[in-house]
Amino acid sequence: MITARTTTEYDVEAVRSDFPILRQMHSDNVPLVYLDNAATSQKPASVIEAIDTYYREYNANVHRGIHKLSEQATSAYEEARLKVRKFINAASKREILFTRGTTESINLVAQTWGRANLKAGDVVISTVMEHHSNIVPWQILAAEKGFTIRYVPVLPDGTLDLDYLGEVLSKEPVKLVTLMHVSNVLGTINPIEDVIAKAHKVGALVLVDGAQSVPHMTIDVQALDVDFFAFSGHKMLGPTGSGVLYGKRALLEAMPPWMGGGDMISSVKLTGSTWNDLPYKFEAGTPAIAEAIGLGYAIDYLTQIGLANIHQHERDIIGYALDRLREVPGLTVYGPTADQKGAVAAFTVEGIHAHDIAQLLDSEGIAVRAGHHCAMPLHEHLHVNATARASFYLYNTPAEVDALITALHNARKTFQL
Ligand code: C6P
Repeated sequence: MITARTTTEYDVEAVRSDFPILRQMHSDNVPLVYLDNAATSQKPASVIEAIDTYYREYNANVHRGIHKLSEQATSAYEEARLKVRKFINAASKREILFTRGTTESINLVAQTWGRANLKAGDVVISTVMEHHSNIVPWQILAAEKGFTIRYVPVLPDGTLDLDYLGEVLSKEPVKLVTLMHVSNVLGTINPIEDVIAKAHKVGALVLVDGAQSVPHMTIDVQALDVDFFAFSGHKMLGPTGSGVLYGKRALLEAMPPWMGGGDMISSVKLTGSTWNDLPYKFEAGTPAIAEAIGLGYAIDYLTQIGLANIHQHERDIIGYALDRLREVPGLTVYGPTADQKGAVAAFTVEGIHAHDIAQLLDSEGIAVRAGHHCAMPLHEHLHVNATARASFYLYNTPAEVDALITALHNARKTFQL
């Protein structure tokens, strides 16, 4: 059940008032209930205003001009990098690369570190629960380089088969373990500390896809000793087109650049070029300036509310949601129990296709996602084509969970179940 903490110490109504979109009504007397936060989060006014201010007051390119506007833009852009560094406790701002999101961050590692270091005979370990963005880049590279990808299976309780992982690590020449921190479907919180320690013992590097963890829990990349950590700004109250790749400095220094162009060079001659220092070596072309600045403001907002408070609020909400979802006849929730799960509930209802569920919920103002959530191998493992998914964040309330449950009962009635 929901604890007192949610209603007293954590002022969810005050949080909600910071998000203009949440004031929207779906129709007369029917409020918008936004439960698609794993796809993208809503944005607080402070982030929207920061982007607006950049374009209204100091729009200019960064690292190029010596005029006042360019200096202002450069300083705001680099300030955002410092905020990211502090947020995940990286040792240096040189380890923070701005990208367009998790997908680009993972592709960057595959196309630079992977292209330079992986060859036929090597093994990369991924998992069956990965988002396509942590499967396909490795498959593309494996087709060219000839290395093998092993996928850690998912156990019936929705957790990873760590015995399998241990076995492959001990018997095969593993160069990289690449896995998600929190599943966008099952909600499973993977024991990445344990995985990193085991991988490092055999000399393998670890890339963590933090798309669904960074928005929701405190991350300390130095304490984790993780080699690469990828995440997206738009799932953590920031703008779309903002993202980060953290990499240990020595690794990034040794990696060749990926995209070539402006800002990533030190000198260019027709006979060849040399590269700029970190992090610019990996930021070719005009970056997403407004987006990075917006991400910095999102980090300010999350920090002000407190990741620990947000995490606890979400634990309360998902616990309550899982209790209440059990009341709906024929409903199956996939993934582990609330104590091992992020604020994500993917489910099916016997007799109703997931897309129909999403459509019926939408008709009552409740936004959820339906489909394979870019995790087709996981859905194949679950033996379902599609699931409906409710995903929660810092502004969701128990009353919104109640609205979801009522709408699910109504959906069953519509289908005469
Ligand atoms: N998942 C979802 O609805 P991008 O698109 O690059 O910002 O993030 C990709 C990504 C990578 N890893 C995980 C675990 C993710 O959840 C996502 C994005 C969204 O589940 C959109 S498919």
